[in-house]
Amino acid sequence: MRETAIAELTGGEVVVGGAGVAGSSAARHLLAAGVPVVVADARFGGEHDGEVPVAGELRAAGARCVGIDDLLADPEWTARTGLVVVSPGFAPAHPLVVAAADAGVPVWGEVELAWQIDQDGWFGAPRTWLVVTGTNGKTTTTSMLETIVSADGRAAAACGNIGDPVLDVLAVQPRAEVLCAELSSFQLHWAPSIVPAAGVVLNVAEDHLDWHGSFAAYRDAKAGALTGRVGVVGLDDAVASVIETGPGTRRVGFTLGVPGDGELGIDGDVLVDRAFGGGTLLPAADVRPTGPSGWLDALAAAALALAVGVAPSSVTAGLTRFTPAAHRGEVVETIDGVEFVDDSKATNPHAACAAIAARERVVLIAGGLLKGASVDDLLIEMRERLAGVVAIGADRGIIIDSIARHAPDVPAVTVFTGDDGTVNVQRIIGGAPASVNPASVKSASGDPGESDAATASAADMVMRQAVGEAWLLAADANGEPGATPVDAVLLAPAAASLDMFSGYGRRGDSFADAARRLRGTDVSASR
Ligand code: UMA
Repeated sequence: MRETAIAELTGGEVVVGGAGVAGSSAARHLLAAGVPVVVADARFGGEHDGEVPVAGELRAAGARCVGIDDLLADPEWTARTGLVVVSPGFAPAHPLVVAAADAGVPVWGEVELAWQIDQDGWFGAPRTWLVVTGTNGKTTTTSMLETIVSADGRAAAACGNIGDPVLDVLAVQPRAEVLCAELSSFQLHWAPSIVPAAGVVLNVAEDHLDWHGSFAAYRDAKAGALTGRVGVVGLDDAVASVIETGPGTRRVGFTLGVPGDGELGIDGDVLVDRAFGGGTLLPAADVRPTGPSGWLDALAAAALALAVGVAPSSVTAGLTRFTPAAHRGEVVETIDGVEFVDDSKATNPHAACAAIAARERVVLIAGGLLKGASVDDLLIEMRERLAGVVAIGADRGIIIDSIARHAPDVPAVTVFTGDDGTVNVQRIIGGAPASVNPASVKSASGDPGESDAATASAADMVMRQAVGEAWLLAADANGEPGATPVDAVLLAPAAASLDMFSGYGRRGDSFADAARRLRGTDVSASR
């Protein structure tokens, strides 16, 4: 790393907001460069101090770790501070951000810090940045892109919102020359200087409105990916197709339809490039994950790679070898021809819609924290494909209300934990709730005598019951003469998981476990 310390540029301490994945990465690299660092986190200083896993390491490395309220109560803190670096979770209205801005102290996100450090050459010559953003499909597109660029023989690394902070990837040896950066709207908001070689906005639908304050602010943050030489946009998405690109940026679109000049798309069941001279890329049937959302992600990844000179044959090779990651449309069990699909990563209604659209007819398990988003459009657009819905989690009532308004013919069930800790089931008939029945967990999870009911969490017990109820709804639907067969029981919650689980991964694991327990179980006994 170059000797220059960022404190010389900023003339003071750097306050890092947040001691999670992003903040601890920023603090580590600044401390390693000799910069005085204060890490401010709501969990420091109070009863949750001991819960911050990296606190000991950061303090040992020389960081001062303080509670945010304690920092803000110090009238001198802005005078000592040259820069505030915030983690993505810090919203623009956060008191730390507001106080810094009022005092004229610059506020950067951890990705802006990484960009500035890269441009400044701390870790050698600047890298090629390819930025992927959008409401849905970011992680799959980013992973596809990394596979394609690697297939071209270049050192590529996926980073950003996908999990590995950009700064950590910059510091790794051997060097990654191409950064495949998945950036959330939060990260783009806090990184206004970024000019990627190429960037994509896949789609833009309601999400994170509580953080951004408005849909327009959320969309504008996403547009930060389109400031480089090439800006790629999803033509089939109402918002992304008309989103603004930077003044000197070449605009390239991708579509499920037949592409025109300057676009990528699908012609005769084959993915084709008519923007960069790549021509025929690969048959749509060879793309994983299967279905329209997988094809769109593949086209977007192909466009970014081709924009920086990757050979079309490497696009073909990379996409052919790509397999999707866990919890993104993974088939975790198949019983009597019905697949149990874990799309726990579908944490908003738009993602859940895409997951449903990839199937003919499903029983959907949904619910959790909707974060202010509406499920009305999902139910209106997808009701023909829904053989039933099982609603779980904190916002299950919103889903049931929406079914009553927009899809009253779709059979629905809610599963929840009662005040006494028992799992309850409520069937909805003709849009109206029937009486609540305490469930025998046996019905969904196998023989309770042999089950681990005593050790499974309440959330796991709800999931087991939910999967059992979904299976019953699938059996009912398949018993209807002439009906399109149900091809999947689909976990696509349209909501965040934190009301019940520690993350979407844990929620998906719980679903997979429940599905595997179902095999050989006579769930009809629960009726
Ligand atoms: N904190 C506060 N006050 C706040 C907000 C957070 O003190 O107002 C503290 C928390 O106590 C905690 C830390 O800050 O100690 C957490 O910071 P954070 O919420 O920014 O999360 P990180 O652990 O730093 O992870 C972040 C991204 N998280 C978010 O955007 C919420 C990770 O994306 C990302 O992988 C990581 O940086 C590395 O870039 C996760 C995510 O959920 C996967 N992203 C959202 C999404 O995909 O929908 C945007």
